[in-house]
Amino acid sequence: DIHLTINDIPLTVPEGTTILEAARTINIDIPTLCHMKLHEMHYNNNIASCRVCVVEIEGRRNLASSCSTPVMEGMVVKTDSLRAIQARRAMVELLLSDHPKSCLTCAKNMDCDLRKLAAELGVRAISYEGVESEFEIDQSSSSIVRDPNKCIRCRRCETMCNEVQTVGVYSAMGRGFETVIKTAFDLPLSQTACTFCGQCLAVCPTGALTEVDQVDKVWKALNDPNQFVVVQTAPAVRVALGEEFGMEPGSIVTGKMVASLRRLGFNRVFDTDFAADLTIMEEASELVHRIQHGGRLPLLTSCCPAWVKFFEHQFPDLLDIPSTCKSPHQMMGSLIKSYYAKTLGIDPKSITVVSVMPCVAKKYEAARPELAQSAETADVDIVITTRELARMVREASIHFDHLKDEEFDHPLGESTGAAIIFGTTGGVLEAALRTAYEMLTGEALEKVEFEALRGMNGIKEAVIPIAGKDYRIAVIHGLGNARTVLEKIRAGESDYDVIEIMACPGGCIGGGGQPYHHGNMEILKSRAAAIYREDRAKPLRKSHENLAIVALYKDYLGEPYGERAHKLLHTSYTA
Ligand code: HC0
Ligand code: SF4
Repeated sequence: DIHLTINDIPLTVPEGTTILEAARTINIDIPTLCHMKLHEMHYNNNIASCRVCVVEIEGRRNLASSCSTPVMEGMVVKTDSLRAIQARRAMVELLLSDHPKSCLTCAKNMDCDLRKLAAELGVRAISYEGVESEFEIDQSSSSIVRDPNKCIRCRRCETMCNEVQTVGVYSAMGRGFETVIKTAFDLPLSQTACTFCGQCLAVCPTGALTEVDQVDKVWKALNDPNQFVVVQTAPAVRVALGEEFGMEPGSIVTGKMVASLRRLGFNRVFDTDFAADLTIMEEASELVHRIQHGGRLPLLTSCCPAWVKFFEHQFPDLLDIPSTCKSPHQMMGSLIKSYYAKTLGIDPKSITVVSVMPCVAKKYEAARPELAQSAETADVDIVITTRELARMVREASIHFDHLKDEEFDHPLGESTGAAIIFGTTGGVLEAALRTAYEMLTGEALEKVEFEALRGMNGIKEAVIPIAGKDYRIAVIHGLGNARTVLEKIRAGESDYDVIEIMACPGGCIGGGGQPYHHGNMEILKSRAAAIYREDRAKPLRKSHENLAIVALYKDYLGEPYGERAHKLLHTSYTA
């Protein structure tokens, strides 16, 4: 152990701790714009490029970056000396000297770490004047906008994309203050291998990376008297949306969310959870079909669009192993434009389906031509993120925290506990097992919790005996972890039967469209805990017990994995 003092407070920390980490143990949060370290996910952006975390160390002439300097025995550190504060201010001024001054209108203004830090440090003028760089804004994709003019070269996006996701879209060119973060050959994002997972924008401290804003498109539909506007909400939205209104991470706001959507004017408020139950019926049937007919294993889940794009790009030789199930919100869109349109007697072209998702890749997914209900109308017309919904609520001046709880509309609002857990890593497989077990054994499953599939480890494995056979299961989150396992499958070295893969660390609760978590793992854990609380509170916890699903098959779809189900609920992949 190492003994030192920080601002005259003595403390003892393990060897190898940095000054930044040591200070946090005594509630001193030294600011930083680039540092980012999540132990559980094994990622670490530690390049000390922003230099706003500088501190004074007794006996040293130069200020030191606290994020990259390990503590030493007897060290005397001052984090709040005038010199340290002035140096921080100077660094922020320098960054601002080459930054657009459009804070009033910037999409990130409420969440920008640079703007916040300038305010906290009392920066009142920018003493440096220079030529501002001018780069083109990349609006080529349906998910992400890249404005390199607002980039402060912290390299967090690069770490996320290259090390955690192993997609390798970004690289830094040039040196020092001249550095620019670019895509290879400066190509627009839509022409790279980008999966639109949004993890780069989830950690970007400024407005350099943001989602494609669809809010006005939703307002337009809501104000069009000829459109019947139906909204659906993803499992993970309800455990994070409250954070946008100052509530504690892990608050469950399902009822308030539904109430706010009605206030905004949606004609029906449906639940993607209904479609998650439906996905389980289809996916468990597909798994059982493959098991009983000698089909190819492992079966890979296919509900995460960033993961789908990743395997299409990187593993085009394995396109026959992912499940053919559309993702739940696409299944829902497809049903609304067919079954529900018929029920209402409305032309599907007069229905607008809006999905509220924790994800930016869902924007790209909804635009995929394979996922159109017909040539004239898509399954899902507009996708907005959790953050965009929060903005609409603010634009409409709704007091979110004062709303009374309301219920989803019937019948596409009914769901079980198996559906809600889709929102966190491990949940899709746990839900599938609850149903596949009963399909394969014909017996009731007593203990519905599969603890081995829970938690934040990047690759979780379990062997689960069902009807006298051992099934090898894996749950993976983060695309780098997915690559490791996919390479084993390609080499014929894997004996898994079924694998769940989600692109984002934590699963959908950590999606690129969620309220910014600023690298705080505890926030993701609180959201996951809320998901499991919601599951426990549901009277029904197995998808096949959802009575609205049973009725839907009986009245409209026919058999699970049958002909009509195939037409409406399954898709195909392209290399
Ligand atoms: Fe998810 Fe989904 S669970 S991908 O993680 O499968 O985005 O929340 O909506 O579609 O249901 C995201 C979350 C969804 C879908 C569902 C799946
Ligand atoms: Fe990389 Fe994901 Fe960002 Fe695309 S969205 S650049 S894959 S981190």
